[in-house]
Amino acid sequence: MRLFVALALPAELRERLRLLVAHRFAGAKWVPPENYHLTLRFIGEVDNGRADDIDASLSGISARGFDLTLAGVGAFEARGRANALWVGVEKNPALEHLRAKVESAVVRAGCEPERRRFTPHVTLARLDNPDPVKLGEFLRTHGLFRAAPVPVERFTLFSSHLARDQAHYTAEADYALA
Ligand code: 3AM
Repeated sequence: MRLFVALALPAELRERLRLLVAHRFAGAKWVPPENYHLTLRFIGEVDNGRADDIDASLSGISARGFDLTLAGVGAFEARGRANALWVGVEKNPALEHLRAKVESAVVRAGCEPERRRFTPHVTLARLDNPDPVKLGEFLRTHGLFRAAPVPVERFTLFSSHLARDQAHYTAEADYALA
């Protein structure tokens, strides 16, 4: 199975993000609101034995709950091309702390360490050659976006399946924060 660890977002916050992207532009594959999430760790393909080890390791995490505030928008670029549009996260040491604990837990379960630095975000769209003017407008218009803080009380191990051309995510296990 193909796994990742993420924060699921409450319905009100997903609705808020859906409204944020009400004016869509071409050259973007918009993530359906039910799929919005904040990835803590992409794991990838693992067999069932490894998945059980990851689950056991994540179950051992003890960390505090916290408030999460989504704010700002941006685009990731690779080789000079914007490839993802996202909403950012206000600086949050508790989130960083949880991310670090998740990272050690999955490494303890036998996964390769993540080499890239953590840039917390919620992906709104995958970009494929969008009109740079439209993208620039979107980023300028929503630069000051800030959602109401939401309490984070758990994190989730998701599996991901590709159904037609859209990812389908299933919550395999939830882990409570203190
Ligand atoms: O949270 P976002 O949407 O930014 O792009 C995938 C998604 O990121 C990413 O994992 C998240 C949950 O699917 N992802 C998919 N394949 C990946 C890979 N090979 C990957 N991240 C890193 N390496």
